[in-house]
Amino acid sequence: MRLAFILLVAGFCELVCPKGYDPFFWLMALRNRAECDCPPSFPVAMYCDDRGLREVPYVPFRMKYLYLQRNRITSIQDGAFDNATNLVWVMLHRNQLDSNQIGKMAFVKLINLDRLYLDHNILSRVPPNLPRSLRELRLNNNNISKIQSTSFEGMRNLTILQLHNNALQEVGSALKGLTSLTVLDLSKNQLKKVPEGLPKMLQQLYMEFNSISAVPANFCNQFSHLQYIRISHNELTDSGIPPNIFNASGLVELDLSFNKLEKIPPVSTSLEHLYLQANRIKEFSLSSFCSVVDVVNFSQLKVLRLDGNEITMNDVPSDAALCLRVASTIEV
Ligand SMILES: *[C@@H]1O[C@H](CO)[C@@H](O)[C@H](O)[C@H]1NC(C)=O
Ligand SMILES: *[C@@H]1O[C@H](CO)[C@@H](O)[C@H](O)[C@H]1NC(C)=O
Ligand SMILES: *[C@@H]1O[C@H](CO)[C@@H](O)[C@H](O)[C@H]1NC(C)=O
Ligand SMILES: *[C@@H]1O[C@H](CO)[C@@H](O)[C@H](O)[C@H]1NC(C)=O
Ligand SMILES: CC(=O)N[C@H]1CO[C@H](CO)[C@@H](O)[C@@H]1O
Repeated sequence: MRLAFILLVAGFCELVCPKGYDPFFWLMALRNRAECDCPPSFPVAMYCDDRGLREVPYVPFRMKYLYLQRNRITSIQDGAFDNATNLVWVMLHRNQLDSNQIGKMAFVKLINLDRLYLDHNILSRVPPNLPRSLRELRLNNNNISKIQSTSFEGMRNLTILQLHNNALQEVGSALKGLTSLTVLDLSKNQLKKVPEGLPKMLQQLYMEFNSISAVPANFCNQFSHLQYIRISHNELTDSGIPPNIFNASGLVELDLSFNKLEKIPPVSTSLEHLYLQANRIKEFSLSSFCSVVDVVNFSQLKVLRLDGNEITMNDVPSDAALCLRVASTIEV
């Protein structure tokens, strides 16, 4: 009788004190869910997400898609995937993976792996010996402070690399060999400058929310495919921006908002979106957009944001309309 009473109180507490407890714990236990669902209609997929797992379950040879996100997995032993060499996707995001508990050879047999999601864990480094076959790798929202020069060695098919929200101060030359990389997200780290030696095929480069004060000379000329650059919420000043650095044809979007710029840097006529809000810009220099204005020479700019600076609409010269003739939004 007393025991029943204690259990009742305990159960009640589960409901009224949800912090730290899972109020649906009893419901889950009642349902007695299996460790993983392997639907007969889709026999190459294994759904083990959100089940409170603490370890990687056994993965049969036939599996191609493995969903292990939202569990409490802290470690991956060497050999955990040794019989699962057909895996194409492995989703391990939102676990508690700890770099010190990942075997050096844990992923090495996954020679067909295409996507690996390791974001929202507590990794302090990039796991070693990741498969070279990867096309998309998510490592964002971890605690990675350094990248070994060999971390991404030979990943010639990697096209998307997410490293945002980590503790990176630099990336060294680790990314240089990623000859297919088109999207690189380094936002929300502790970078002090734009890294040198970034891969040449980049199309989208995100570096917002760092402490970047300088961009290397010739930066954009190294990347003939770069279309989107975001360096908002950094420490950029005019002296950190070499002349004509953003006058690179092909550029479509440039976000330099929330920095300390006093001038509008010269930009390419191909640019369509320029974000400069919340800087310290004191003059509207039309020559930053058009060095020549005539029937054929004008800016392709559609959106220009200059609000939150030290200029007003009166500072915009009347002939701006000729140069910025396709602009639909100019905010001052
Ligand atoms: C792989 O499969 C073989 C038999 O097919 C089995 O003996 C071995 O234990 C399996 N390895 C792992 C890591 O589960
Ligand atoms: C990269 O992709 C190509 C084409 O799908 C493939 O033949 C090649 O083996 C891949 N490279 C690696 C390192 O897996
Ligand atoms: C991140 O790593 C640093 C050491 O590099 C450590 O002091 C800190 O506690 C870690 N933070 C988390 C949330 O694990
Ligand atoms: C951008 O560079 C081209 C030459 O590549 C030059 O003709 C043009 O004047 C430059 N634009 C600005 C705004 O300085
Ligand atoms: C600065 C600039 O883009 N000038 C161009 C203006 O248009 C003429 C005619 O197409 C080009 O020859 C110039 O290069």
